[in-house]
Amino acid sequence: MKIRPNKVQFVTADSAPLENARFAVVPVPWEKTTSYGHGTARGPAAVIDASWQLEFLDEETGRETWKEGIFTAAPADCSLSEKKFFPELENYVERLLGSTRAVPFFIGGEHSVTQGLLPPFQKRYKDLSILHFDAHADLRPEYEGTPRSHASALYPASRTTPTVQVGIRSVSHDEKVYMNAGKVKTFLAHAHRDNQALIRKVLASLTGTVYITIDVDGFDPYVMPATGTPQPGGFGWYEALDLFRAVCSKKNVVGVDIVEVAPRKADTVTEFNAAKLAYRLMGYISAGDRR
Ligand SMILES: [Mn+2]
Repeated sequence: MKIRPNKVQFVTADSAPLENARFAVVPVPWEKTTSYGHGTARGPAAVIDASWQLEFLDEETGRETWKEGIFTAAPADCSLSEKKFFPELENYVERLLGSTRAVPFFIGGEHSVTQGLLPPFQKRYKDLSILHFDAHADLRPEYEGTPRSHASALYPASRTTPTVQVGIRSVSHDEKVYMNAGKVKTFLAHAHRDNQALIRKVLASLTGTVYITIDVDGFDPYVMPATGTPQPGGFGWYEALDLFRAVCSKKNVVGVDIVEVAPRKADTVTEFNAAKLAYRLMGYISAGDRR
């Protein structure tokens, strides 16, 4: 997989060269194991298209973050077999991290892609922890015959890297043993309804360097309706932003993925909100920049 510019840029027509970019948007339209609703392969292109409807000025942070330079990469090659795809994706991310100081924003695709995205970050940052925002625990060692399932997204990384789960409200009997055990800290949604208290606990559980993986089903379905396996009772928009703002201001956020957008004909709410979320997080990261 080569790192090449995409035909369509995220937010702006002015593509920054990768070397000078502050952020790198990388589409990863991988979809092999979705088990209920389908369509995550069309997620990244829909999010990038929707980003053109955003104002350049982010009204909350007051920043025009695009001016700091956004590079948008051509989609990762998702025509490969599962066996080839994950090592190739890891290799791609390793080269990306080696060639730019830009913070990558990977856009999925199904959540299994996170398995290919994380290892280079784990190698590079010794004090890394993971903020896992999701309705599902995603801790199954394997699901429906493959360890590369969306339902296993966080299992491998969470064996060795502190993993803090929020929004969780769907757990299988099998994965329950991995929650709040070893490196995993799980905040079940129903038990952590006081958002300010939750944010304090999450900040205390994360290390100084953080990778954020966002399954859009961590939000309540009214915020992100078009996703494969929705669950009631998730984060509201402002509750989630309060959490992400706190993490981006107190921690060094080195990478983000936003996965499981599955566009549907009925509306464009989810892809637009995911684009707005990505641009807002860029604003938070650059506002909190201490480098
Ligand atoms: Mn999920």
